[in-house]
Amino acid sequence: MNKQWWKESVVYQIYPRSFQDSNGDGIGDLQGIISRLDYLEQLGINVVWLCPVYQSPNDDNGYDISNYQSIMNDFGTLADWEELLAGLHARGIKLIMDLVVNHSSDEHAWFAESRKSPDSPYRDYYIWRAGKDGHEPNNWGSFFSGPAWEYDAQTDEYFLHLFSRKQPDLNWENPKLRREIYDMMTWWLDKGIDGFRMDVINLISKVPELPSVVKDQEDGERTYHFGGEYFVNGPRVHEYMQEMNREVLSKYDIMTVGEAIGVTPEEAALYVGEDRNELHMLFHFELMEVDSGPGGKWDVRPWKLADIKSIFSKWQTALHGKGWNSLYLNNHDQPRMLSRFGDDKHYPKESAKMLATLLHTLQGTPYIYQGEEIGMTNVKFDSISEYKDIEILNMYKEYRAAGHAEEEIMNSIYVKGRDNGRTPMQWSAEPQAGFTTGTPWLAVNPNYTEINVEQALADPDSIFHYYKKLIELRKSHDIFVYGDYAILAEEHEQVYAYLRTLGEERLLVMLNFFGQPAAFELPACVDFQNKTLVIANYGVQPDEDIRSLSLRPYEARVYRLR
Ligand code: TEU
Ligand code: CA
Repeated sequence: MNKQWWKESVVYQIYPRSFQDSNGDGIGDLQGIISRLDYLEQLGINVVWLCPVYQSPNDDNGYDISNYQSIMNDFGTLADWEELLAGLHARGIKLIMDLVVNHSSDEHAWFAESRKSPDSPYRDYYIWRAGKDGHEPNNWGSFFSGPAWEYDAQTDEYFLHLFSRKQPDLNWENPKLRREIYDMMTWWLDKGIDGFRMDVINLISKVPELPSVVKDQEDGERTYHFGGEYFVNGPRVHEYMQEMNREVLSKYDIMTVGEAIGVTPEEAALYVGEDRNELHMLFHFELMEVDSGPGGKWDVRPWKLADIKSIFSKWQTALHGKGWNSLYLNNHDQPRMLSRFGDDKHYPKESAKMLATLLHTLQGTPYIYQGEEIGMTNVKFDSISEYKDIEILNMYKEYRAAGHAEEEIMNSIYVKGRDNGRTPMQWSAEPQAGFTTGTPWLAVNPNYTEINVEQALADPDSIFHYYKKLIELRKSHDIFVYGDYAILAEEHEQVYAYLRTLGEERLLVMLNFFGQPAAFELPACVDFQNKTLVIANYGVQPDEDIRSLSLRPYEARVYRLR
């Protein structure tokens, strides 16, 4: 058991645009975050992951960076950022920054130079190709709809953009570009940050020939396809990660977590294996796909508990003793976990606490996304004009053009759209939820009058106080962090139960995932005679015989067994 501070930490993710506005322009900012540091300290988290705060034209809310070494005007200044870092450190909270280096903004100075001429010294910082027969160089589609290529008349070539056309992909084949990135990372690390969350880091290496996706039939019209086989875990990605580790990361006591689309546990072990010298953790996407059909993200289906169990079990087992898991059920790209995996109407408190229990009692580092700790939910805006996310807006246009019904599209957005997780943080029942005195950039969820921080702090039984307790438990009991994992009653259709074991000590976790009571028979192999209740989301009799139980709707119980 290799102990590390980042294994024992709980991370809190801040989406700055939506956290707290300090000057009434409707946009969250650094001074706003600074004004809420006591709140974060009270929750007890150890690390903040700050989504991008760099200069950006905001085509994708800061994930399109035009200058990596300066702060977005909307958010404040470098001096504000220094104040934030100092304020966090003064409270014993570490700071990890978002690193977005698969692509930059098309307004980055490198790209402005690059697009001028094929002879520009910056040409090879990006991926340029000539067209084929008057079309794009290949048939790859962008994550944000349409082709992954944009024609540039100035030099009569196309540039690659896996995301929006304002996010040209950087060319990692170019050692000069890699050196610039490493120097930039060093610059931030020398300012005292504690690590990086690396955006789509497993997409940085592309198969150099950039082949088209092979399709048996093309229906005449030009269609674009997911080219993942040519850039997910591409040919040189581990070489780059090891180089980055050697040149930069290994010189600091930091934590790193990579966002990795489409990785299996076996592939993940190549990034996070403790002998690999690459990264500490990854965000994988398997759980984020349990409610999608063959048509992809917008093809909405109900999830199955069996899938959730088998995905967690697979990752818990596969990385055990080799690497480390990150644990999350939502972030700024995903719907709210309470709306998605719980019941935000009938059992909001119970189901939010049940899901929190899951995340904090598995092996790995839990990530809390702002607002999760007070049970924020998905939002339903009446009209597409109220949505702001580029992914939503592009998909809407594409699906309308393809003849999909308005109602069907809006329903997909209600269930899966990224703006669900981006509505402003609900601080109080004041106008605009106390987020801003102006007009928020994205409307506040109307349920803020009931769901807000002020209410949560005042109610000792709130979701917030339950999170606080879970975080304290992880801090004070090694077994939460380091214990082995073994699933119990794997076939049970309603209950997810497992044992964690560390030396003589065991934790028994039982979670009812549904709004109906669940009969649960503890397997005979579990000796529970010497048990202590550690945490639960309902009142429990201390001397209750737990061999045979009826778990209440969304009930969660954790026992310590000796
Ligand atoms: O996310 C990558 C990513 O996988 C999502 O954009 C995902 O493709 C989308 O939600 C699928 O439906 C990262 C960032 O977290 C995201 O906010 C950025 O938009 C994206 O990269 C580009 O930088
Ligand atoms: Ca502001």
